[in-house]
Amino acid sequence: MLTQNLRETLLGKKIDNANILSISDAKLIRDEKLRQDLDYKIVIITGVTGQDGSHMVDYLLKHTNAIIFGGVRRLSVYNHKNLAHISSDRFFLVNFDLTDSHSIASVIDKIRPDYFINFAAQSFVASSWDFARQTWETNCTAVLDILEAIRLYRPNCRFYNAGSSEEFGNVSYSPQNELHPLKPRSPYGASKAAARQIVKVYRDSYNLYAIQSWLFNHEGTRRGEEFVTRKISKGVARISHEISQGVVPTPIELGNIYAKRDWSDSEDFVQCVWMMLNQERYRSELNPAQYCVPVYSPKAIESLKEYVLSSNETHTIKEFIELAFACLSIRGRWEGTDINEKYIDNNTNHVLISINSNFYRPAEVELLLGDSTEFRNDFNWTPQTSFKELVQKMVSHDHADQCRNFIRSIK
Ligand code: NAP
Ligand code: G4F
Repeated sequence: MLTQNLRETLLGKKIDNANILSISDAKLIRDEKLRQDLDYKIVIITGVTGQDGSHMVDYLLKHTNAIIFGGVRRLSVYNHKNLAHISSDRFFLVNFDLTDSHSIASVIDKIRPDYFINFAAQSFVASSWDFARQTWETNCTAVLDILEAIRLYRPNCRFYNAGSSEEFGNVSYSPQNELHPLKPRSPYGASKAAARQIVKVYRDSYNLYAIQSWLFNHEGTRRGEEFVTRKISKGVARISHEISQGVVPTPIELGNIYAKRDWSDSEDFVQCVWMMLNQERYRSELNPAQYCVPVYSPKAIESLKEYVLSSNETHTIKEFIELAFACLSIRGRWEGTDINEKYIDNNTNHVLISINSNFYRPAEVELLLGDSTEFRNDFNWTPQTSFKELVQKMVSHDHADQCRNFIRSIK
């Protein structure tokens, strides 16, 4: 823990989650001597209001002594729900917008981070057709801006960009590993594939510790509500409540329920991201001395690897639905085909799921199945949460939330 005195010397005034640390207040953290003496690392994490960014903050606060700056953009409505539980004098918010190259350069210049973890993105594939340019600028152009600022102001900063299994798109073979070709099917997938290329170009050209993994789908209780798993877990909680109150439930409307995804727990993956950013601590063939330097050598950088992270299982949306309802003891049967297919409650005969073609996409990734053997072997890692446990965790959380809201509403 930083003492009050030290923190004030080092970081300027204390802020809380409602306030943003001004860059001028952070100027003292540029004192390299003090930083070395104290032996702490400074980490910038973008996307901290989202799922992965907020879990990454939790992970680093728990497992390291790092000082963390969470990048947040200004929105008209306060959206820091995923950060509300954090109370630490090692966590600060800083104004940061990926679509503003000045903001990116200014933050990196002033804070001079040791690590930059970029979880911010326009991450919703379905919207990427509606906002193709914004998706491109947020997910790809901004990555170039970050790399350029790191090159100029902090070349030994380690950079991680969250790549995606969507880059594999229309897959050529299963399971997909690091050698699978990039065949994106959406503006989102294309933006991540392009970001991957520029990360590699900067890594090779300037010897930056800059990497991008392929993350297969990962979920949890902080997952955005428009993604299919959370839409289902929240819908199941609502329907269970409606049935218990004797109300005819409104079905959950979905699109392609035959798509297959490889789902993991976000909390498992943030640990892996930190491991990838510190490869020399885990991969015995690397020489740690080569990574404790102000400037990395070509040899050190060439030895870095980029990895697939996945559960190595695939399930249809239908399987997720069946399991989610079963968690609350609701069993159903499928009837009808195509747009008329429905999931019917065996007990009440109410329709639980129906299809709405508005949720079909212009181009679909039908199957994702990862092969994360390389990462598992190199880092001696296995995931903590199974598919079944993940579904249970999400449904239990949303069910408890539903019950709490109901109790509040009748008080
Ligand atoms: P998420 O919950 O949607 O979070 C996205 C974050 O990005 C939010 O904090 C959002 O801030 C921020 N953001 C968006 N536009 C921004 C901008 N212009 N400037 C600054 N911040 C901006 O996403 P996630 O599921 O945590 O995913 C994290 C990363 O992993 C993303 O890059 C995603 O593409 C990638 N990924 C995710 C998965 C997955 O299954 N979850 C799989 C593969 C790759 P606001 O709250 O202000 O909107
Ligand atoms: O939950 P989804 O929206 O996730 P998607 O498209 O797989 O993308 C997620 O995973 C990617 C990694 O592969 C990330 F890069 C990306 O940032 C994001 O986190 O949709 C999953 C599947 C799709 O096949 C979709 O067509 O579910 C299908 N689906 C069916 N009905 C639906 C719905 N998806 C959504 N969001 N809403 C539906 O009503």
